[in-house]
Amino acid sequence: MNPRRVRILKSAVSALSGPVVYWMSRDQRAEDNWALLHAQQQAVSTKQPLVVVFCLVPDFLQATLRQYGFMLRGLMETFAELERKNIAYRLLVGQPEEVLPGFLAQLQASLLVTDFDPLRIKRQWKAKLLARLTIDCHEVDAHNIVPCWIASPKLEFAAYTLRPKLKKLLPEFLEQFPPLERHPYPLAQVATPLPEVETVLAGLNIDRSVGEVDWLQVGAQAALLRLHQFLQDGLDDYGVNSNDPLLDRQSQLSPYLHFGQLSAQRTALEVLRHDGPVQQTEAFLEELIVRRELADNFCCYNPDYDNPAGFPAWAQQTLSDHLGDLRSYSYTAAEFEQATTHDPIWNAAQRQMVKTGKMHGYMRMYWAKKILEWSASPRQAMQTAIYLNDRYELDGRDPNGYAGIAWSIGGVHDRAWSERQIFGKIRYMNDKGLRRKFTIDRYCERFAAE
Ligand code: FAD
Ligand code: FO1
Repeated sequence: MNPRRVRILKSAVSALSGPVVYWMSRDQRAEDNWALLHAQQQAVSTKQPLVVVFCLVPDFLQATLRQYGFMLRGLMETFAELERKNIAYRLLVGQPEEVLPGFLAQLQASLLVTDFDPLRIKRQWKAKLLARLTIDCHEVDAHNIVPCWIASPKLEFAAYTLRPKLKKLLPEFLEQFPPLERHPYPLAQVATPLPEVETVLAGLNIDRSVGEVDWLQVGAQAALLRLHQFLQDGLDDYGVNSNDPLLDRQSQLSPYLHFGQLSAQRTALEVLRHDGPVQQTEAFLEELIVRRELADNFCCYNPDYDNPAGFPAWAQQTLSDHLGDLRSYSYTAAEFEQATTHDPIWNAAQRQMVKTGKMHGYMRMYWAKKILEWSASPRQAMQTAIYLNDRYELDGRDPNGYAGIAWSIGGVHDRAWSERQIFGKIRYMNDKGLRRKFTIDRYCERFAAE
């Protein structure tokens, strides 16, 4: 495995000999997982058992039953797969820095492997844990094809500045995965029975007012099935019809990618193996690789990825120049949430997100830009957009979301456009564009108020 995917976070003095532990968080799958493969390599070379641990917290960035259900059902499938490979698993409930040190000590673990995640909450978890850790700790980017810190050591301005750097590195990193081997060294302790999802959910103090969705199957197997369905019947008109909110021709892979039930690298390898039409393949890989890894770059190197201080200077300037402009409409977060604005198109997009947990990608741009136009300030608009996005989207609480909202409201990864009221030089979108391109009234009918 390419050693450049691994970063040493801590090399302690005591070279203990004991099990290797992979603290699974972002990449919740058994196959195609570089962090797990690295952990197994370390465990085999020291003839030690391999243990996967997941720390379940009840207050992860306003997540609701919708997201916890999707995540936990997928995680149980992964645990069952690990058991089949003679790899022990543990589900701990509580803050990682509180529950992990005791767990590692009780196991007499020799090494902790963790997966990479640029979000602030994950950095905080890791900083607190590392302060208490007395063993080695390695971090592996199992989410990006090109590890985030290899792709670029700094904040990138836009897709066009990151794209050539990725293109140069893809031949080295867009490689086949080795299979996860059956682990030769079993853990002495008795295996814990597979946790029952309903019991775990019932014991969690989470917001249950946003229910689970039933239109897509959960888990790594379902994710691969969905990928192959998309290759058969969706890739050929990707980038053409996939923008049409009525046709719903996107891949629908984002919930699986967000929870790490599917690897983006596996997705890219299968897309290339499928050998479909060039233009559509390129359009899809541009989103899957460049835009997605650009979002991780944004969250990794911009500490203000979720507030207006993270906007480029030109955007902050132009938005403050227009802070006093008259807002012909101004809604509170609650009015937005209830989809009671004057705009039937915006309301339909909001209802699609509330109902299905996945707003169409094209509509997300319009949806966020109108929140900017109809909020008292860009700061309030950003708060409303992040709140609603992370509360209702299955793929929410993701670098793609923070980057997507910052692009829409604050010109991140975009350029200045002709100046106008409220937006200043931030790219404007209105319903005329939607009406010209799509039969948008049908979209409004489909997601009309029930
Ligand atoms: P497809 O079009 O099939 O794309 C395949 C994959 O490519 C996606 O799963 C995603 O990993 C990647 N991708 C596609 N578009 C983008 C993009 N613009 N930026 C980064 N990666 C992209 N994406 C999320 O994963 N979570 C979010 O919370 C989220 N919030 C967004 C909010 C706004 C305001 C905007 C403008 C975009 C947001 N996006 C978010 C990005 C994009 O809309 C979704 O990734 C996409 O709609 C997911 O559906 P799909 O997998 O069917 O997409
Ligand atoms: N990661 C964890 O390690 N523990 C959790 O309890 C947890 C809950 C959770 C809920 C909703 C959600 O969207 C993500 C959640 N994640 C959790 C993190 C997730 O796996 C991803 O790592 C990040 O959200 C994306 O960077």
